Amino acid sequence: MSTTQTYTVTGMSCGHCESAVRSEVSQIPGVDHIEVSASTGRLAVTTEAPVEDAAVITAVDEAGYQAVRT
Ligand SMILES: [Cu+2]
Repeated sequence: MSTTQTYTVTGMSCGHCESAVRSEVSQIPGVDHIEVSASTGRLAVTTEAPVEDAAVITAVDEAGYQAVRT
């Protein structure tokens, strides 16, 4: 059974931003699916088992943005 965790990401403005976030978050082990929108700032990460929020927040930070769990 998969789990979806959602976050609000600030600082994204276009498709390149979305790609940067997707690229970093996809490197977290166990991530199955990512939805990310620059227009809404919403990031949804679907995983086989829950992952640490810190792992997602760190990945988004590495992409150059800030995420808060929602
Ligand atoms: Cu951008």
